[in-house]
Amino acid sequence: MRIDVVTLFPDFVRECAAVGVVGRAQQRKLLQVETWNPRDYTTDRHRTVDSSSYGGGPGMVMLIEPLRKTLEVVRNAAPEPAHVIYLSPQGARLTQGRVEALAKLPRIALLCGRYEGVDERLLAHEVDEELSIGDYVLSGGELAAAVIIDAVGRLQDGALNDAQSAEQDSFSDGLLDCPHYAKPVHDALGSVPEVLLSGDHAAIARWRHKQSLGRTWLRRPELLAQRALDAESRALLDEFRREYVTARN
Ligand code: 4FN
Repeated sequence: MRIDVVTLFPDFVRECAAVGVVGRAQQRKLLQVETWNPRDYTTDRHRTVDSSSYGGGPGMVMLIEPLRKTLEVVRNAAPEPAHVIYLSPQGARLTQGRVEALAKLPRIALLCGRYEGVDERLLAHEVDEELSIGDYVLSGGELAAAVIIDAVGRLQDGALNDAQSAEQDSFSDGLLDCPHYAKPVHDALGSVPEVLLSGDHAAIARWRHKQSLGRTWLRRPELLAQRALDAESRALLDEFRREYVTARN
């Protein structure tokens, strides 16, 4: 897969994409990340990419022309059509479901805003989709682009090792993770739950699934509401709830 990023801070985005699983995916040619700076597609002496906002007010707006030229060069840089995404607080929330859909595309382009954002006319004509990583104020879209590159890059075939792929399968059922423990068995901070030392793989799987359901119910109930639980999961969650209520009294 190829990801083109249009940004005034290409070094930052490239460095984010160079580490860990995603950096390795690039080395293995499973993922290609290219950056494009709109400042390089200006024609004036000052390399102007922004201007004050019609209607007044303090903020600056990213100009149409440098972005149009940049996107034209981006589109022509490879034969596959690019699905162009503007990272913005006005976008639909990024979810693992949307990440999985993006990961199947041959090519996406990510447009990062700065200042007050991009002239609306450029968005209307050049952008296919607007996505947001969450509800907080950022100073630019670059971190959102880095989030998409990470989430999508790690899903490319061959990017994860076997252990990570197995873990990936358990995330993708939409539940929170169960608690994890390593050595020592006994510590001043507490002991490892008995079942994890039992060697009973079925009992361990059952305990982990129950913890995942229980923590999701406690901490992110809206995630549970979004999915239908099978009979076994419902039984495990009921068990968790009963134990939870008992432990409180
Ligand atoms: N942010 C809010 C309301 C109004 C403005 C902002 C804001 C960077 C160019 C956009 C922010 C958050 C998630 C991109 C935020 C994201 C951005 C994102 C982002 C500079 C203009 C701006 C109500 C959400 C708090 C600045 C809410 N996901 N404006 O942050 O690009 O992708």
